Amino acid sequence: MDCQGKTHTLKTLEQVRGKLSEARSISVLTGAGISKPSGIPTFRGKDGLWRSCRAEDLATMEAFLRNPRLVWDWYLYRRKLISSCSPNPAHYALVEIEIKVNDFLLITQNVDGLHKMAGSKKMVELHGNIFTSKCLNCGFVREDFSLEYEEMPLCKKCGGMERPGVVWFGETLPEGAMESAAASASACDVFLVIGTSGVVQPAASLAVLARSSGAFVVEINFEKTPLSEVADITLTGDAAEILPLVVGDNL
Ligand code: BV8
Ligand code: ZN
Repeated sequence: MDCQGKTHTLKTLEQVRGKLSEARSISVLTGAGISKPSGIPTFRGKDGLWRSCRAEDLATMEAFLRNPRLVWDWYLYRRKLISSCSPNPAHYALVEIEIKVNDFLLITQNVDGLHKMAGSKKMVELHGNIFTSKCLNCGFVREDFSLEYEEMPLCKKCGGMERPGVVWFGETLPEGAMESAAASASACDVFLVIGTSGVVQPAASLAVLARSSGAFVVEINFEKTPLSEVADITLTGDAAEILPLVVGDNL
């Protein structure tokens, strides 16, 4: 298919379909772009979330300690937005792969929970989940679907101040998350990189690790990214349209 603005041809789609059907193990790295068709703005780019504010202003511990109300309001605003969104065909296509390929891991940078909602089970949320809160004092993490907070939330266990349960810039990833992601990326036959600008580390380094470990790397994005150079094939276009095409019933 070679419609306007798309550079994936039937041939490249067939090639990716073939690689997926032969693969004994498949790993996937997703970013905000996979949730864009569900109505959730991405982080960067013209209509990005960060457009009206820079990551440094909100997604850091310093920003939170300086103004917890502002940072909580930003996360509650995003929780409200996400609560009205549902998974799209790209999320469901990845669930289909997980069901059909025994050795599978979905590694997501997204905190929106849409992969879980779509039914993904074998998954690592590298940057946490927006519908959790964590105590600054004792570290207790709880599921938290609140969309409003009159007062700043306090930990039920120790009374300490709670923060959104996501990974901020300058913070280390959840215990073991990067280890399982790296183990999967370095052992897989096919590594899919979907809807990420490839600028946030160490997540983006997983595609480089996969390639250097011999995986066939496929990138799905509207634009070229720093990861395009490690991709064997780049399918340019909307993941919600492309993924169902390559995951067809041939797996
Ligand atoms: C850390 C949670 C150890 C919060 C987020 C090297 C090594 C280690 C660290 C660093 C390093 N270099 C720099 C660092 C520091 C920093 C970093 O990476 N900075 C960047 C900006 C340069 N990394 C860290 O701080 C990490 N911590 O490494 O700890 C450490 C500690 C101290 C000092 C050193 C090391 C923690 C990073 C985690 C930050 N938290 N999110 C929240 O969500 O509020 S990151 C945030 O960006 C989201 O998780 C998001 O997913 C992620 C990445 O963005 P993308 O998902 O790629 O989204 P983006 O909008 O950028 O792009 C969307 C893409 O989709 C576009 O390309 C678009 O074209 C495409 N698209 C759009 N629609 C579609 C589509 N594609 C297909 N179909 C569509 N329909
Ligand atoms: Zn506590």
